[in-house]
Amino acid sequence: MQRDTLIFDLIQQEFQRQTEGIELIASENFVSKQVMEAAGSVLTNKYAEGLPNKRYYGGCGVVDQIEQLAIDRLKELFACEWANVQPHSGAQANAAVMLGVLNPGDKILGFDLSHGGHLTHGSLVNFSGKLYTPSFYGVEEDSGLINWNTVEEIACREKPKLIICGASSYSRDWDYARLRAISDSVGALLLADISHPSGLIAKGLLNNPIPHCHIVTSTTHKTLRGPRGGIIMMGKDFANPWGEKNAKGEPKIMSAVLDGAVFPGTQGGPLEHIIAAKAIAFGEALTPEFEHYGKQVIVNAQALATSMVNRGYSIISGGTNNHLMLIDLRRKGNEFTGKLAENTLVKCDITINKNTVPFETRSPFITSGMRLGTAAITTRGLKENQMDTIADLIDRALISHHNDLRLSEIKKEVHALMSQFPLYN
Ligand code: DSN
Repeated sequence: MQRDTLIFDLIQQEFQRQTEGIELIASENFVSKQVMEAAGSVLTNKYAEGLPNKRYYGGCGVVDQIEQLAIDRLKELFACEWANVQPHSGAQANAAVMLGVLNPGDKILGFDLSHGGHLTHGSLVNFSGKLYTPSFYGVEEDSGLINWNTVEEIACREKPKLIICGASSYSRDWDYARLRAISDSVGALLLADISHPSGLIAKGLLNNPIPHCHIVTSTTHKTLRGPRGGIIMMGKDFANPWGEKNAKGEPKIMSAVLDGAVFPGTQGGPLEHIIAAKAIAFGEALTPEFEHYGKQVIVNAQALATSMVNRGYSIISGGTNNHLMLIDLRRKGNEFTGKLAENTLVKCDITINKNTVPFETRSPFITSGMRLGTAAITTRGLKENQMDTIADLIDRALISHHNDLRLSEIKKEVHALMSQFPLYN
């Protein structure tokens, strides 16, 4: 068969883009070569519906061992009793949990998307807001922080069946113990979606939801630095208080409910090539080097935040405890929008994403914010010393947004900086 040069040339172009640019999208990272190798392996050819040693297809002896290793390593990494590594993404993981524990129309309470939450936590354009009945908590306008007393008031008023914590652009930590107390007081299940900070949580650098939340979901490709995918975990398995009963009239065990909600509930055959890549990434995350990496991600984020503040930028909540920050551009002047920032910076090969800010006044296509994260540049080897240079490049680019010549000069500076930090050498 003829090699598809059209596609491979485009892949080469993307490799060049990733190599030359500064990657600040908070949800992206660079996987190791061995993770990529597994993701591109012959395992993509195998059908394996079911779970290890309980499959609906023959020839699963090898993938059984791979998937079991992935499960065992993940359980060790988060010190949890149960895990499912099959969800194709974080959204799929959340869909499976909701299918497993809710009935259509049931009430859910999540962190408002426009304040930093996620589509799958009840947004009206997502299955979670269409199939269930959502209500939301947000941050306070003056502090940019979630007030746990307010969450409690809303939970007591709404009486949700499921409370969801976790975010895609909240730069502070979560009080999981308090959230569990709130959930218990209203008889709700508590789900933590730790997609963004999971790599930092795994190494004890942020509060750990596993002892407090009934169920924990995550993606595997952000701070966890694995292939694109999802996972579901439970610190301790338990009997599902509301779900279907077994033949003896006893509540079903939650692990069985969730396994069934992933397959056959919301997915078909698992992606065993991606599960192998997850297993490798979990193995990498178990090493002491990964703890150094996680610490440096936070040090870099805090240094970048300080450098941005020193240049007159305003960060929601005033700073960061994790890998990301949300910058409110409204304070910089009316001409600055998230869209302008994203489009200007991409001309210099600095990749960020526009983001709504809490109490947003512009449309989601324009926005007033930009989200910056340090997970990817830390993998490239950048340290806190380089964060002021990056803030300076961002600031100069935004100030010169109308001057393409100046932007092309800044792009050369970006390439020169990143050439010192090779990707996949
Ligand atoms: N799109 C992801 C993010 O950028 O945070 C969330 O799904």
